[in-house]
Amino acid sequence: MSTPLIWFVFMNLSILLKPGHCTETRDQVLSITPQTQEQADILRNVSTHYETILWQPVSNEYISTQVQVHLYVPANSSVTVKAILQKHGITHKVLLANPNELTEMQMKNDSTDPRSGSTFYEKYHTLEEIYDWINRTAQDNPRTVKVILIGSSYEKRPLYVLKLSFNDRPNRKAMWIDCGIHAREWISPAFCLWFVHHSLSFYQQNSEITRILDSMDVYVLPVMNPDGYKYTWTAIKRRWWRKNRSISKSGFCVGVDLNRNFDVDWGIKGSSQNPCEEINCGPFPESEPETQAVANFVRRHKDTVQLYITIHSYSQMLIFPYSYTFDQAENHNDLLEMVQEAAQRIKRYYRNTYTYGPGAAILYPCSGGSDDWAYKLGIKYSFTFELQDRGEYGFLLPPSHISGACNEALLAVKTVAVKVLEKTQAPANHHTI
Ligand code: 0X9
Ligand code: ZN
Repeated sequence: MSTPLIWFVFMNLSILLKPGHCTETRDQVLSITPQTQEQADILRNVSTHYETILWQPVSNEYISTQVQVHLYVPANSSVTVKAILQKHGITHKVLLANPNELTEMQMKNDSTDPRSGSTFYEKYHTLEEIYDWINRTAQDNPRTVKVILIGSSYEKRPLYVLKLSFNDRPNRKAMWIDCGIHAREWISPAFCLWFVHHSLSFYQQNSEITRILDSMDVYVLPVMNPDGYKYTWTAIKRRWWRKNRSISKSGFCVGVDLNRNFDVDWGIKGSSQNPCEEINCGPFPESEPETQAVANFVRRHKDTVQLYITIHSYSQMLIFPYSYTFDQAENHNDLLEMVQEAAQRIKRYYRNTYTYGPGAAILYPCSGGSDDWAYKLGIKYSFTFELQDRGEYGFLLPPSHISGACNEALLAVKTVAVKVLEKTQAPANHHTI
C-alpha cells in the first residue's frame, strides 16, 4: 500500500476513534507477527505515528514479515491501534495485560521484610542501592575487591568498576564484564551483582569459578549507563528508556544508544544519526563519556584482558562478532564452539533454550557495538549475552525469575571463561630436567 493511502486510512480512523469515545483502561504489550509486506508497512507506521513503544525489535526499520514484534501500547492509544490492526487483518496476541502492575512489582523493594524470603540478589535495586552495595562489597572484602573509578556519566555520576583479584601471580590475565549499557534491561545489572556475589561466595567451593579466579582478574562494571538506569526508576512511563541522557546539540532530543557509539564501522548500519531515535549513535564515535570511560579503560588493559562480555536482555542469545558485517570472525569456529557448549549446558541444567551465533546473522547487522569494538581491539573472545526471557515478560522479568536468569547466564560466563583458559594457557607443568 502506498504511503498516502496508509495516511488516508489512519486519518479516518483517528477521527472515528478520538479519545473519549471508548478507551482501554490499561496499558498493554501486544505481540504481532506481520504476515505480508503490507502488514509490516502498516505496523511500522503505527509504531511511528501513534504513542507506542517498540520493545522488540529495537527499531521499526527491523520490522518485516515473520518478525515477531512486541509493542507497548498505552491505554489512551489502545483502541485506535487495535482498530487499525483489525482493519488490515493483522492479528495480535496480548503478551502482557498488566505491565503497570509488573513494573510496580519490579520496583517493590521490601528488602527489610523478612517474610519476603528472597535475598538481596533476587531483587532489582535502585542506582543508590547499587552504589552502596559496591562500597560495602569492597569494604567487606579488602584483600580481593578493589573499586576503580573509570570515569563519570553525562550527568556526572561515577562509573565504578569492581576488580576481583584472588592472587597476585605475575602475568595474570583478565576478563571484563559490563552490565546496564541499556537502561531498561534491568536483569543486566542484577546479573553483575549476582556474578560478584557468586565469585566471592564460591571461590574454593565451586571448581569452575575457582579455576577462573585463580588464573584471571575480573573487572566488573555493574552499571555502564547510570543516568539512564536512574531515569527508568523515576516514573512508570520512563521505565522503557534505553539510551543515556545526553542532550543533543540541537537540544531537541535526549539520549545516545551507547551500544552504537563505539568506534567500529560507526554510524553505518542499524543505527541512526537522529538524536530522537532509540538507536542514535551520537554525533561521533566515543562522543559519550560512558563510552569513552569504558573504551579508555579496556584500551589501557588490552594486553591482559582476554575475554570481553557485555550483558543485555532480552531474547536468550549468546552472540559473538561480527554484528557490523556478515564477514566471519577469524576465530569463528572457536567462538561458535564456546557458545554452543554454553547453550548445551544451559539446556541440560536449566531446560532453557538459547540461540547462538554471530550477531549480524542471528540478530541484525549493526555498527558501533562494544563487542565488535573489543574484538577489533584484539580481544579475541568477545560476547554479548542476551538474558531471559524470550518475550513472556520482556523487560518486566519478575524478581522471582532473577535467580533462574542469572544462574543460567553465570553458567554461560563460566563455560566461555574456562574455554578461554584452555585455549590460551600453556599446558601446565611440562618441566624438563
Ligand atoms: O541491539 C543491541 O544493542 C543488542 N540488543 S538489545 O536488544 N539488548 O538492544 C544486541 C547487540 C549485539 N551486538 C552488536 N550489535 N554489536
Ligand atoms: Zn541491550
